[in-house]
Amino acid sequence: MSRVLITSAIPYINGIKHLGNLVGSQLPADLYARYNRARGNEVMFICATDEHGTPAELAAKKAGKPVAEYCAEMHAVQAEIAKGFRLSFDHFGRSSSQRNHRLTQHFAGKLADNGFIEEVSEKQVYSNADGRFLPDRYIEGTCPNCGYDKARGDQCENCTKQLDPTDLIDPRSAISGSTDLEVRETKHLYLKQSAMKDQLDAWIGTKADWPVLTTSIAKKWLHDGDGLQDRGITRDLDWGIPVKKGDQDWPGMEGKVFYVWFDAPIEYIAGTAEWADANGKSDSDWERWWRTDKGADDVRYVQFMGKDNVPFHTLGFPATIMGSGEPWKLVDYIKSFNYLNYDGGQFSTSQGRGVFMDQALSILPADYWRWWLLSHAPENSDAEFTWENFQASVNTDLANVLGNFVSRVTKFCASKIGPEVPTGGDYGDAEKALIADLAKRIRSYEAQMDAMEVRKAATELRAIWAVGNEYLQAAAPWSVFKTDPVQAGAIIRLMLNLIRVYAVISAPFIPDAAAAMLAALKTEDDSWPDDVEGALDVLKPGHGFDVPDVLFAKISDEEREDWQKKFAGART
Ligand code: B3M
Ligand code: ZN
Repeated sequence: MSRVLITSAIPYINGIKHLGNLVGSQLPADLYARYNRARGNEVMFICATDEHGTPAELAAKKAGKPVAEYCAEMHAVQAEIAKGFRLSFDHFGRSSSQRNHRLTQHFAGKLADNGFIEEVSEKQVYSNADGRFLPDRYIEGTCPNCGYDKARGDQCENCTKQLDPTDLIDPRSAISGSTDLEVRETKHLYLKQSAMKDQLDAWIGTKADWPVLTTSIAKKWLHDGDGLQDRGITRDLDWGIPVKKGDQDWPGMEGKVFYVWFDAPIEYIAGTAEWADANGKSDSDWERWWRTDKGADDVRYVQFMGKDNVPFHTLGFPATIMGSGEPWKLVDYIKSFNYLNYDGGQFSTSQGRGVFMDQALSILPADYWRWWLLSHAPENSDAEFTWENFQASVNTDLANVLGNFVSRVTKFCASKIGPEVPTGGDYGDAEKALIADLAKRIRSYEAQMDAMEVRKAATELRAIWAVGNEYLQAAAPWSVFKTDPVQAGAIIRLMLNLIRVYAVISAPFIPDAAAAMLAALKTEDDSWPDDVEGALDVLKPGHGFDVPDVLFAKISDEEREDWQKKFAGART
């Protein structure tokens, strides 16, 4: 048994996430967490809401609510939707927690002690119309790198370049739209990432097994242009973690807060501490996941995120950890994703374009979405959601192949032989060949899952379902039954056991259907088929079962067209 720490990028609090966000971090992280638990590993799976910074303040303002109240409400909403998608977090924390306040201030103090923080008097954009400084997303303009005209002050959504508000061409206030801006002096803390460049470079250099998407982005930031820049880690905002040096005040930093991207990754650690607090555990229970001096040496730490979050996780957060000089766990593997597009354009939170998580669950159960999203995960390139493709995948893979298999086997047995696993008969060459083929394919499925090759794993799983279907079609127990009912029973016994194996190995993708399959088989034995032949002999002759309700309903053309229309406009 090994120990696996899994974190998903923590979604911003500013509204319900769309399916593109889901497939880029939380959902594949959940797949991996469920798979590792099923394999008997000890898993700690942490996510949270990212509650600070301009996104939170702007969204609260739009909702007409005090920001603390807005965040508390939206956290509850996001937690509920995560449950709806069956995201199996051990804890879904909040970056605004007291744990995160203390840890963030602790890290800043250590970084300062070790000489990695610089106090800089800098010029910031001040809006005369709004009467305030305009950090990050409070300012919009044209990206100096790619020319995109809606770039934000912290990052260009189009080309992913990290920006400073003063970099923008034709800047305007995101609050009022005013262009009556001026540059004023204010003091801020900078994290001296440049001083850690060699250390970061050497560390990234050891990660030859990481996805190219991850390392290429990291290397670009290390080597392109001026190389790794020092990064401002404080802001002139009201909402956030007050700037302190450990538990001491920081002279000159009164009224300022840490930058959201400084405290957000620290929430991975704080979220694990929140898990301990929420479950009556002690500090050592969470520290054994994070402190290499307290048992985290043997932990494998995997992070999941969209490509726009990679620079902060390959450079910013590791710089925080390395610079602390303390034995905190560094990430072992970063699985990153490209973008999922929606029907010929981009999913967009700000423009309300696409299908959002709550809307998705209002039309179909989680498994339908989980299967499509994971089997089309944007791994090697951007992917595209279309309603036609969604309908085809659901109808073919889930309804025709898996659902139909389960229903044919259980219905035939219940009506012709009886509602119990049949007795007698022997397995011949065809059955032995099937078992051998399944064993080979299940090993290959495990290899893809271990490697976090999400699409390839889905392809292998689909093939495993198809192999059972093809065998059933060829073996035709309904014909055999007419001349040799005992032999037909042997075929069905194997197939009922195969349904259990399907349930176990499919559960990471489609947990509800898997649970319904096990319930129909009246078994709680969800042990992984390490020995496939043995696993196909778990349900013994005489073991009772039920015919389950239809596992997956087909999507009709009318439904598809309906949804296509319904989701064509912007969400209001
Ligand atoms: N909240 C960005 C995002 O949701 C940001 C991720 C933080 S991970 C520490 O895409
Ligand atoms: Zn750009």
